Amino acid sequence: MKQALLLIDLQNDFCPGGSLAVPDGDKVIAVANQAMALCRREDIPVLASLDWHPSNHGSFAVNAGGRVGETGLLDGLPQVWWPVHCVQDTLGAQLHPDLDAEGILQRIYKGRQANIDSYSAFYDNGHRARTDLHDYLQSLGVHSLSIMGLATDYCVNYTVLDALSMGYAVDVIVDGCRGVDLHPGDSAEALAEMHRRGAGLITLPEFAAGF
Ligand code: VGL
Ligand code: ZN
Repeated sequence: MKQALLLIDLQNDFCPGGSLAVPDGDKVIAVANQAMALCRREDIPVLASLDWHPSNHGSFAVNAGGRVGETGLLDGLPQVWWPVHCVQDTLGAQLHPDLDAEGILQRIYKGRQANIDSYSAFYDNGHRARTDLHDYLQSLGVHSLSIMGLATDYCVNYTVLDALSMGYAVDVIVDGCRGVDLHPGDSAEALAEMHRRGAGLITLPEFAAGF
């Protein structure tokens, strides 16, 4: 079964020093680079999603009049209010400078619509619109995905669950993920849910051993 590697939101704002820093978020960059090196050797395509918000995005606490970390409603959907992050064409939205970005075949942008968030790289949070990701994977003949990145309990989780429900075989490279953990245990629970729904939970050495 043809496979691809999908890197989720390896952007400055999710790394230490960024506006929505995930603890140890930068530690996954080396994991991504190693996974990409293996993929290059085996001619496996690498895709990367980017959170890519307009500055008036409705998930930003300042725009919603909400408090960071609290939940409200955005266009009828439950929404966590976030600090301003990953604003299009800003430094915070760029891929981490240590990431071997040349290894990325295709970038998938999400979260561009101000009135809805998009944790998943496939769909917005209301499943109202799709990104280009599924069509692109289909054009490559890919049915199996290895997924890693930031953040475990949001964009990785939603992407993995969508991929599974769309029929992809999915492995999560767990040491290539870090979570926000707004509530302690969120990331562990997200991984357990991904596993229950059919995702394999693997480490980078296990990913390497699969070649
Ligand atoms: C993410 C919160 C808000 C993520 C994106 O990449 O997990 N989390 N926007
Ligand atoms: Zn976002």
